[in-house]
Amino acid sequence: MKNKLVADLLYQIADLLDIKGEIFFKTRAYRIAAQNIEVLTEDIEVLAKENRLKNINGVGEALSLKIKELFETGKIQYYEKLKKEIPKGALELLDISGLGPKKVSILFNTLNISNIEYLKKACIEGKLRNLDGFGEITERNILRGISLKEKTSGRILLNIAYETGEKYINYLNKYDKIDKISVAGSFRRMKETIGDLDLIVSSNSPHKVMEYFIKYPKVKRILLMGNTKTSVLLENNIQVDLRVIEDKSFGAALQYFTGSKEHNVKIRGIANKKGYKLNEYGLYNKENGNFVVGKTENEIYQKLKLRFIEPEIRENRGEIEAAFSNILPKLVKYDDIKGDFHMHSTWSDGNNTIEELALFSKKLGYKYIGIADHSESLKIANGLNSEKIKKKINEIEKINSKISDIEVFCGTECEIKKNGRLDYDKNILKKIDFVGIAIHSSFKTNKKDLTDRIISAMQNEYVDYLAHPTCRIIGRREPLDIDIKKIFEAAVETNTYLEINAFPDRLDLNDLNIRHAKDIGVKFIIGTDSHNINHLNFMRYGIATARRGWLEKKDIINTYSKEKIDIIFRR
Ligand code: DGT
Ligand code: CA
Ligand code: CA
Repeated sequence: MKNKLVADLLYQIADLLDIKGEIFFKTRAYRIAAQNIEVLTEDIEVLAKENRLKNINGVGEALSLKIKELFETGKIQYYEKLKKEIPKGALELLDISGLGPKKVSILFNTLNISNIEYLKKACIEGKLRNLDGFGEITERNILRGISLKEKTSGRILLNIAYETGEKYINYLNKYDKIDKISVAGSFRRMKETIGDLDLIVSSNSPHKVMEYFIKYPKVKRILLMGNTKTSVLLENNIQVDLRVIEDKSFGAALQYFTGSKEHNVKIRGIANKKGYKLNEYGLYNKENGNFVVGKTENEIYQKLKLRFIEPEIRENRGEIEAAFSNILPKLVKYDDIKGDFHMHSTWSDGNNTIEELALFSKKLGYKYIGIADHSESLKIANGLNSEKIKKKINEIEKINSKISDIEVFCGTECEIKKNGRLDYDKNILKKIDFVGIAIHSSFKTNKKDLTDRIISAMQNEYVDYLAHPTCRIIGRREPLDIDIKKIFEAAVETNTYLEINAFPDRLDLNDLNIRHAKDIGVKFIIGTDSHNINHLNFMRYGIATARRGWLEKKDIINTYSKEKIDIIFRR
């Protein structure tokens, strides 16, 4: 299906139009169409052939012609022309926190700023402050945004790495000269951002495997081709390193290249003390150089008198000591999750109906889901007033009687107001099954006020969980300046679950915070914050983050049975 490709193209047209300075409604039309194409269950190419493009919400005559043109000629002239008008670097400006499309357009059209480097220079020289709608504060904010982006630049979000890696592995799996295949590096450890992708393969024909590896259609450049390692750059600018190794060394290579470096340094030290030498080919006897083990990671850890350590926690944060004393946590598993309580429907700013969300969730094997649409004051996200809440409750009742084997709960992602009160009053809160709370605006107060604001909201008796507690967005927004320990303590006191938001640019709480919170006694809930059915698959990144935070099944309430959830939520 080319749905994703078409959607991406329309998003790019919208971005380009933004920079050109087109009116909001025009660019929004492209984005709405793109969103609806992303969530189509039918193949868009089939729709094009059967002249049914206009059945897609948001696709009118003009757009349907463009999509047809794409399938017939492989190109959209309009898009090609826009790309010529607007340099690539200008598009990157849209990624900088503190810069909306309107400002980017002004910068490009008045000062001809067409990349981040020029922008930085212009800010430092104070050239922006005299532009309409800009000031010294804007310059400072932009510089902060640039430095935030620089910190993560060159690194990609986990979901992009995951999707890219998955496709590459599917391709490699088709080759019969490959015996075993595994991901390694930060990708296998499921870190929130990934520098490059590492793959390990066992084979008796390394050279042939390398040849097959570089023939992958998405390879843009070959960076290096050696006897054991080959590196390529893909069209999406992600670097992939492949190591091919003999089967007897597969586990040793996997252990070595999974890292982290800090974990490995310590493991090698232990090997050394026990009279071994450990490298990427195996565990060897130090005296006579004889090969001891290497085929599996487990054998290596066993020889070192350690329990097997899951990749997600190999960061030298106490896991080696815990493995030695046999007190490693029994990490939550990727299939332990029974439902998702953070998804938005068409009632607020989601792209799918509650019924579509329920049916898709059922396919994922979930036993229950919770619809957490935005509350009234979040107007930009189409937050629900009390009238709509009542209607939504009715709709959910109908869906529950219609669809079997999955239970839909009616909830909210309720705004925490500036004074720490909730956006809905008691009469509404008691009618719905669960209440998630969150902040989406007015962040910029002092640390104490912000902390107090969140805690006083947590004290509301109807509140069940705090969504994306620190509000960070990777590469775009720093975590809120709050007293996180106090929040953890309040969570325990008020019996409020803290969310691990699984949306790939949030992953909030992060691994380290999760571990601190767990030590204090916090319980968690993993939510995807889905705005369409495709986002429901983000759950795996939330689970990965929970595992990196050493969580067990019992720490996470959406691993519980439906009966238990009923008791927790249906008051
Ligand atoms: P990344 O790619 O920056 O997200 O992080 P990693 O952990 O994937 O690092 P990468 O790709 O440079 O190397 C993969 C693994 O190989 C790394 O986790 C540990 C191992 N490794 C790489 N270089 C060294 C080294 O100089 N010493 C040791 N002990 N291990 C290394
Ligand atoms: Ca890597
Ligand atoms: Ca690498």
